[in-house]
Amino acid sequence: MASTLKPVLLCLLFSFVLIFRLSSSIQHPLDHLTPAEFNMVRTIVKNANPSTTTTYNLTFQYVGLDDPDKQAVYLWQSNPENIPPRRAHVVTRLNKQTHDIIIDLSKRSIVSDKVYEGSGLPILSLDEQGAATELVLAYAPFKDSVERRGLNMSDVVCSTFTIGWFGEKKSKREFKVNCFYTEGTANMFLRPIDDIKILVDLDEMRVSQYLDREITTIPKAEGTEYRLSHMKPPFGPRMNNIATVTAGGPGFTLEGNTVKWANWEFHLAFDARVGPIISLASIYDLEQHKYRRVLYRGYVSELYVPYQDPREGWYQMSFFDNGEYGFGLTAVPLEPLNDCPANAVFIDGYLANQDGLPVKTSNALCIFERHAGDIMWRHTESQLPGDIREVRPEVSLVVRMVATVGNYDYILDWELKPSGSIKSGVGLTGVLEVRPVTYTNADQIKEEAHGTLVAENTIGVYHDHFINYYLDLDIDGDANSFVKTNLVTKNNTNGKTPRKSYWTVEKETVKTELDARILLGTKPMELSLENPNKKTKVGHPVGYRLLPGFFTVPLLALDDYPQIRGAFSNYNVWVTPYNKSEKWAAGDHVDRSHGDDTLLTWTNKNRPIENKDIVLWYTMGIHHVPCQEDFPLMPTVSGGFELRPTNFFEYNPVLKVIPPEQVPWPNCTAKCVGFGGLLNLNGPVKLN
Ligand SMILES: *[C@@H]1O[C@H](CO)[C@@H](O)[C@H](O)[C@H]1NC(C)=O
Ligand SMILES: *[C@@H]1O[C@H](CO)[C@@H](O)[C@H](O)[C@H]1NC(C)=O
Ligand SMILES: *[C@@H]1O[C@H](CO)[C@@H](O)[C@H](O)[C@H]1NC(C)=O
Ligand SMILES: *[C@@H]1O[C@H](CO)[C@@H](O)[C@H](O)[C@H]1NC(C)=O
Ligand SMILES: *[C@@H]1O[C@H](CO)[C@@H](O)[C@H](O)[C@H]1NC(C)=O
Ligand SMILES: [Cu+2]
Repeated sequence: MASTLKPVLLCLLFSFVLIFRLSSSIQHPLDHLTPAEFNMVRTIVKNANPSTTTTYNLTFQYVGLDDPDKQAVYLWQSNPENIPPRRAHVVTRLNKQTHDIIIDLSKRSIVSDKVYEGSGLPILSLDEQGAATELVLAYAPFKDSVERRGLNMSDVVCSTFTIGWFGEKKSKREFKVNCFYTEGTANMFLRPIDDIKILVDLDEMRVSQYLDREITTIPKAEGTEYRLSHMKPPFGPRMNNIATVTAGGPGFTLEGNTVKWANWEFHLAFDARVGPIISLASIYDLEQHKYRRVLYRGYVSELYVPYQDPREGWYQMSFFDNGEYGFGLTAVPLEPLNDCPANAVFIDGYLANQDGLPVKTSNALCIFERHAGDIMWRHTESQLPGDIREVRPEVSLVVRMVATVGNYDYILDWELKPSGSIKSGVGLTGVLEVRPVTYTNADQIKEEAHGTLVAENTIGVYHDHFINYYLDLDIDGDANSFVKTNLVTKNNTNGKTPRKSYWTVEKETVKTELDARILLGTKPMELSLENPNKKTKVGHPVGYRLLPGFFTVPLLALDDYPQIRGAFSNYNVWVTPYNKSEKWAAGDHVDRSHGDDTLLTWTNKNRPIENKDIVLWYTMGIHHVPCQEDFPLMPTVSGGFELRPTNFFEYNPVLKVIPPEQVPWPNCTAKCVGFGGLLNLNGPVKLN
């Protein structure tokens, strides 16, 4: 009897634990999907599409949270019993068609399954990219080409390149596979076998075009290595390490995916397409004794990289790293102590593979307090007796992810400051995309080379990086207005002083979408989102200002094919009325899209945006003229922007910040280099 009871009990216990875990881990309506939910989605979609009804295999291209309605999330915030329906958005490929499927995870059912009829194609799965490169490596004509060049097949590595749209009516689901020669180096991207054109049809998984053009050069391996263990002297300089340990442990808490730190509270999620998502960021106001809403949702909505060599073999090179490759899909495990400091906490990310199964990316995100050695504010008053001096060191909280999309590495940071600022930055590093040439010296180049000779036989091709941020600010509520504060020069006409001129501000509340499209740098202006319904005691509408980092204008003809698709880079700033369906600046399905579903086409509707729930879209850009220092691997170049409270608080919100206590640290000798590691004997701190 006892022996039969036991397993039952165990089983009951087990299922109880399972249910408990499932419900306890789904605490927040904006949480990314759990592994159990990915599995559930897979089962539901597969059951609805038995293999007998398909001529092509069912593939999962994207699985993520279908955003709940904003009002439902706010309602839940005010009363957690109002749980919004939890839904998943699934994009599949089936019988050569793209499906957008919405699944109700609580009811375990399909809400809708629509065949997408638009021009674009879904995000590429890692599996199909892997399958395509394997296909090419086993393709007999390719092996012949490799042999004809006297190359060793075991040193050939291939990678996938999307091919865009150039006016054709309908685009097949195809991409290019470019191959590289790794003999003598780990820097494959600097050794392209540039003269073979290979297209792979992804629906049929076969080589659809193969063209072996005349044989050109492959740049040499010498000097391309970046692994320390494989480089030759001279080395240096040697860098010192620093122990970064927070006295008393991490200064923040993570409850589920909600982060609380200093005066901030926000939700953090990880998405296959956009990577980190910051939601419901609110800041505590000492005077009002409450948290005040700032950012409902913020993430990188798209990243567009057009290359500037219009010749055969290269003209198609324009990439949309989110919509085609996925920032989350290409996120790499962060390396403790190097990618993030010793005081960082790491969070794993989960994604669906092509078969719909959950796959873990360890350490996909890290969170850490940044003690950068900067000053938050200070003042010395030497006029007064008593040596008055007050200084507050800057401490901020950083959320980081790194995506390695092929040759490029993007370091994404969200930084929150106690002053109320939200800074977002992106660092670019990795390897250039290069075109082999016969030139060994810049003096030999008489034609248009479309790039810089960065090493012998190696042209680093000109290109841009345009990064669009989705910033759904809800300043103290969701009805906000977009305000331009123009700074204008005036003549002094008072006739009483010799001053000839001064500047003043002319405020303008923007009424509609078209007037909110702004190319920065043309006129001095401050841009802010204000809540016209909430005023400070002295009467200003509460607001947040956008402090742009470097900004870049598009240089391609606006009717050029890549630019039509990347039209979100036509302006630096856009404002739209909140629409749950407008999430990604280059559209829902971006691969080979015709640019008919972008921020440009939406805003052409010229919808009213005054005193409404609005979204700010900011496009940051970098024109990249490669230089020799970018070879063989680029030192990080960084850009970013800041959202800064402007008449949001009654006075300096960090005036009464309590500076860190002086701590008697252990006597640091050279051993302190590993101090962070010594403290965490079981490896890096890991939550989640
Ligand atoms: C479908 O999947 C099966 C089993 O994995 C595989 O053998 C077949 O080649 C696939 N078909 C296509 C069209 O990809
Ligand atoms: C090709 O590379 C493999 C593995 O490195 C090596 O064993 C082989 O000898 C090479 N063949 C030629 C022809 O260089
Ligand atoms: C300001 O003064 C300058 C001459 O100093 C004149 O050229 C200009 O027209 C004046 N502007 C206005 C708006 O009066
Ligand atoms: C919301 O966005 C979708 C996609 O762009 C669009 O079809 C729909 O008309 C938009 N709704 C409103 C009210 O603008
Ligand atoms: C701290 O370091 C100094 C210099 O290395 C050494 O003289 C001293 O004894 C150390 N103190 C302790 C408590 O280890
Ligand atoms: Cu670049």
